Amino acid sequence: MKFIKLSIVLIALAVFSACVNRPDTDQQLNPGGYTGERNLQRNASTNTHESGEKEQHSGENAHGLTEVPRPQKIVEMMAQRGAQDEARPTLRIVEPAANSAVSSSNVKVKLEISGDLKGYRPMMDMTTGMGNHIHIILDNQPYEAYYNLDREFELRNVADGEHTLRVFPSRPWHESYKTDGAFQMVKFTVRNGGADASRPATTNSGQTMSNANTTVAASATPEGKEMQKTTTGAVDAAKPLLTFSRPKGEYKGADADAIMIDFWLWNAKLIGDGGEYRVRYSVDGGEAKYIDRWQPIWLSGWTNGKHKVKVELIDKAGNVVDNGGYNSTTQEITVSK
Ligand SMILES: [Cu+2]
Repeated sequence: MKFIKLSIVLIALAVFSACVNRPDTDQQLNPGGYTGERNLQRNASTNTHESGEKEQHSGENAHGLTEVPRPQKIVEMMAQRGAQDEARPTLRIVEPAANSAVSSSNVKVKLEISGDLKGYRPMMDMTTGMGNHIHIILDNQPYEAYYNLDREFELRNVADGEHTLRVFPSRPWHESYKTDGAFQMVKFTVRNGGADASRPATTNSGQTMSNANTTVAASATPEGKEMQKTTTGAVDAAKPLLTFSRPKGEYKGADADAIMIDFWLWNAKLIGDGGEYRVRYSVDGGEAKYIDRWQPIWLSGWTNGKHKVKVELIDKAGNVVDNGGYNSTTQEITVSK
């Protein structure tokens, strides 16, 4: 009798832990957007891995990554969202004003959204921890998510000097909207702001925005960013600019099965879309692959641990397009399956 009771307790425990073992916040979801038919449409020149079964299944290195269709989970989410997925949101950066000077290390960010929204509204669903949101990027750091535009969003401890702020709307699975007016960028300058040079810039909710200064430290933000050294400055809005958006942070469990690469292109059309540019990516310094149409891709075959994902904008001659160093960006992610 005692044994039966114990068994029941153990089974109940097992069931319970299986239920709670799910991603806690949105950022771990890496589903991805756009239309269903694109699922089957791979980028012609983004080779899927061809070296055969053995390597693909061994999972021994990051070079065994394979491009896969949009995960089913995302396809379903898209269907549930209805017309929202076809929205054409337009953002406006109200603050900081373009080319303004700020005499404080605290920089308020105020955004307005308009356009053909089709029900699109940034807002976190408290039950799922997910929702539409804006990606906000200070200089060339990993983005921070801004969910509720009615709430204050402030950058804190921003170092003196010129900075670039980039914003664009995103779906709950972090895929950006790529329509006209969605992407906005301003430059601003902090003068005598008195930032603590030994500490990173953060948001008003304490999330690390950049490592403004010296050491590279892993931050404990909800989206689990790894900071790289801040480079600020000479971005020219008149030149082609690639903005790295995804992947970012930590991918756990099933969310690490297929990880999305997503980016924003400004003044640059890819060859598959009738332009002259290509996007090149590599993982952990491995073989470079190309994306020739502006849409996200999903890669599967990730191994546990940290991975460096590099995404670059490439011109006809095969060189990285110069724009303040921002067109070649490497960010680190952590995979734990
Ligand atoms: Cu996001």
